[in-house]
Amino acid sequence: MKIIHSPRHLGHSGHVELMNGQVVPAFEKPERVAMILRAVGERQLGPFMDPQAHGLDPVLKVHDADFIRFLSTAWELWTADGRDFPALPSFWKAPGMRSIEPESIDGKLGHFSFDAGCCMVAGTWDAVQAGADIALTGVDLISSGENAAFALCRPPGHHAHAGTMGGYCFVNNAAVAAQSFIDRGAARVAILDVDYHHGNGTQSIFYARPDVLVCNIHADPMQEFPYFLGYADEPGEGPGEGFNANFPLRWGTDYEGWGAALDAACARIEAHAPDVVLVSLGVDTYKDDPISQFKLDSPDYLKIGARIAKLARPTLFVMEGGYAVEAIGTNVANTLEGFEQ
Ligand code: Q9C
Ligand code: ZN
Repeated sequence: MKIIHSPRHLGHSGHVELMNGQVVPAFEKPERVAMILRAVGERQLGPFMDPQAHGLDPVLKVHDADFIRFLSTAWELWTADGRDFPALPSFWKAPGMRSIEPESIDGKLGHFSFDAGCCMVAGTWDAVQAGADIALTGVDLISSGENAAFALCRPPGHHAHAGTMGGYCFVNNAAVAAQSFIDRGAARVAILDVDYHHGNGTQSIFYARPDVLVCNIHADPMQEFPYFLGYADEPGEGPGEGFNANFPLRWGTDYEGWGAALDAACARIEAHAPDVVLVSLGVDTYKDDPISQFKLDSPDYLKIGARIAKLARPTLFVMEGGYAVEAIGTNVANTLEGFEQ
């Protein structure tokens, strides 16, 4: 399958995050893409291709205009204040406070985020734009008849809401791609999110819609980030009721439990009869992931790919999380190889 990537992700580097209350180098780092490119290249799963520029209109179909304007100007505002180090949000509104976009960049950073997981540097916005273009180029390929494609987006996207960044995610690449499929005439899309963390942003964006089914397999939010969404009793609302399905699993889950959830999610997707399947591909379910608590092993990703192939629909893989850099390439390549066999 064609693999879309861009070196522009490299601009999003040298940033930090909070881990156990301490400022540490970000786990979501450029080496992730290098390792994936190496593994898929060695196994000749390509060919590789560059993204095509699609502009911001398709991004604005799922994201608020004031949020995108904030993302595009945040670094300029931060450095205009005389700061030459990464920008990290650390102020948020409590229920009962007002939802106002302050003039202050510190206030804006809090207004447009839900955690300190989205640190911004000089090249962040360019990397984020390239990521959206990568996902949209994947939509181009599937729309022109390819059976599958891999959009190697970085940074990831599935935690980003319409107007809020968080969890390493700025623009929701999978949601932008799903909306683009609908705008190009797809009647029904299914998003299968297999990242270790619940895709709160994707769920939120499509929660009231019956055309985009969202299925999430993830760590129980009682135990794990994002904590405040992703429970089993979130079926969708209004016309979208019945078109969101969550499969929360406890810490320590191995492929036996995880694969059963995948079968259940796939059954739900088959009932939806989607024109296209979009896979939010996180491999932070891996046993040695540094921030995660599932127990999947590398050969398990071959089975995941094979099960997704059994859906027998055009499939766009969009990269999300996975932080064990020594294994991320093998695990992504195994997923794609399992799909193609
Ligand atoms: N500082 C994705 O996998 N924080 N995002 C964990 C460590 C949030 C993960 C605590 C993890 C977000 C796309
Ligand atoms: Zn994740």
